[in-house]
Amino acid sequence: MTDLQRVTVLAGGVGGARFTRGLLAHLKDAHPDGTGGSRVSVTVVVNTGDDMTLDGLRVCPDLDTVMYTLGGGVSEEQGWGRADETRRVSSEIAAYGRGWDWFTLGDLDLGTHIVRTELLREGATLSEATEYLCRRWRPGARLLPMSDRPVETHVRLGEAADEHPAGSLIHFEEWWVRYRAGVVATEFVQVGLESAEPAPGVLEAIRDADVVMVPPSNPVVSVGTVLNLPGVREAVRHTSARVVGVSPIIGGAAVRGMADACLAVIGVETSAQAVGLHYGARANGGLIDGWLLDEADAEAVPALVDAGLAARAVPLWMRDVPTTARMASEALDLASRA
Ligand code: FO1
Repeated sequence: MTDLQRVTVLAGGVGGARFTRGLLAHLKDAHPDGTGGSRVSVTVVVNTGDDMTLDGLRVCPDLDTVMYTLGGGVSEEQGWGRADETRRVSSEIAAYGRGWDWFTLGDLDLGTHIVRTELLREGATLSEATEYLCRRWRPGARLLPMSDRPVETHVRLGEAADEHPAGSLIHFEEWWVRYRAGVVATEFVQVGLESAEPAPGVLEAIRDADVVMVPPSNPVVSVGTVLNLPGVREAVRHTSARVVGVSPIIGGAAVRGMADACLAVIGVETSAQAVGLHYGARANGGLIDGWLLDEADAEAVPALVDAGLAARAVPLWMRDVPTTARMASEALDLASRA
């Protein structure tokens, strides 16, 4: 696609951040602007459903994961949080019996939460606070929170867990981190969704893009959360952009995290084919035009094509940036043919 100018990515945390890093690397190479950058502008619409207020601070896990990953400060082995992190302050907070002892806010990471919280208290929107933080990290893409209003994902427990009775709602991060998604969940509830709206620029970023990408983020609690915001699903369905997705499932297993546990909650099988069909072909009222899956799942291509999707099987393991850049290139090529 030679006349590519604008790409919009609907992302969650680690998978979306790593994919976008590869996309930016590919665009610099394929569409250079002559000064070491790319002439293609990239907007990342980021899930804020994992956000929480903890120790009096507003914590935005997915926005920070994308910002640190694209800005070069992320802990590579964790995929989230800062490199060279220490935990002196969180140990002190725990010594006072405060905080979540199963959720560590590192010392460097706390710097981000303190500045963000101060900006919000001064009246900045989350979009403005994010833009301010990105002046330091220079991610090479525009980061937009999906909404400037809090829309936290909470999990309805299907069984009791510690102090939580069956049927109660707990924050997604408690289910995800404290319980490793190992406690039966019956539904995800987006608290505040009914009074939320997409952040400024989100709908335009989807409508005005040449390509909209759905990276290998969690299709339920990350991408799904973004899509559930009023107007977003419609914007994706009707954009003149080509819409391509990348499977977060390879060979029947979630590449990262516990996406299979989330898919089970909404009754979707953990397979590249099932997730592709879950998003659905725009030709048949769905959300995507193309679906990239791993070579291990190549046998699913005919069924996906029959469902109206342009499907292609390529290596999807994001081993390193060059490998991910090739994946992004394949996704863009699929978009140009979808
Ligand atoms: N994940 C963990 O497994 N354990 C943690 O203690 C933890 C702390 C944490 C702090 C800040 C932050 O931005 C992310 C953090 N995460 C932690 C990762 C987090 O669960 C994920 O980034 C997403 O929210 C889920 O994909």
